[in-house]
Amino acid sequence: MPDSLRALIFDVDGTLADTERDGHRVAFNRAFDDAGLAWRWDENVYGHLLQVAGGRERLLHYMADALPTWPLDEREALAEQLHRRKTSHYLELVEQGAIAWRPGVVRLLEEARDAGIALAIATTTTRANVLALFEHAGYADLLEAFAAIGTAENSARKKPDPGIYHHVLERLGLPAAECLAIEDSRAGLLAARAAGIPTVVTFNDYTRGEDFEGALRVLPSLVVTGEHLDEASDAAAERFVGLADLRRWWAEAPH
Ligand code: XBP
Ligand code: MG
Repeated sequence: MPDSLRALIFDVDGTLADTERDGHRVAFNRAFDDAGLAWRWDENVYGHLLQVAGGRERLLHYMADALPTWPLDEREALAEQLHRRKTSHYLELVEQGAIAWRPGVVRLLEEARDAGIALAIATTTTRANVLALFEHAGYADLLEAFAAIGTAENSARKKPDPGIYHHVLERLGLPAAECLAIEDSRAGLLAARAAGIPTVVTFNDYTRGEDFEGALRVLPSLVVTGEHLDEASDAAAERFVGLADLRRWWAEAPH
């Protein structure tokens, strides 16, 4: 068993921040509007579409039903164009402050950074989206502390494929067993686990109820009541999940 936890690898969408319902979903709809398309993804439809990771891939999946007679290359060209518009709408939404960071995330990032634990990102979203998320929340300096930032541009295959985690492990120069991933979805959990990384899940409204078999812990967020922690504390009292909790859970992982 490795002697210590060396790196935390964070997913972005749904883990660092609630980006999907009020961010990506709204941006897709604005791109459809711009293109004169009557497509609208409501919260419920979008919840189903989230099974497909990656915005371009999600569009292509939807277009297979919406435009069944179109040749694939034409669908791909439209998906590309819509996705570019969608990214620019998303960046605008981030700038306007439409996206909320999840509780306890920044506190944990700062604690880990100050403790000398390497920080990394493994996401299927576009790089510009990640930079904007940190910058517009005033966390640009925190992002500079990250040793590796793996985004859509770094892996052709999206989660649950482990490609992006392999990329990040290589950049970190660490074995999977010395890292811990934090994810919000089954696809993310499968990707991290397929790369051999012990994983904690913080689910959200879109991923609640997914099968998280294989996770070290499954939590509603990084601010939890005593019942989610291994201590005989007041079960109703809330507290932040900190590095000591992660280290303890990580040590329990079969190495
Ligand atoms: C979540 C995704 C992304 C976003 C949209 O990725 O699947 O596709 O929904 O972003 P993760 P793009 O949870 O791994 O961060 O349109 O830029 O793909
Ligand atoms: Mg996610």
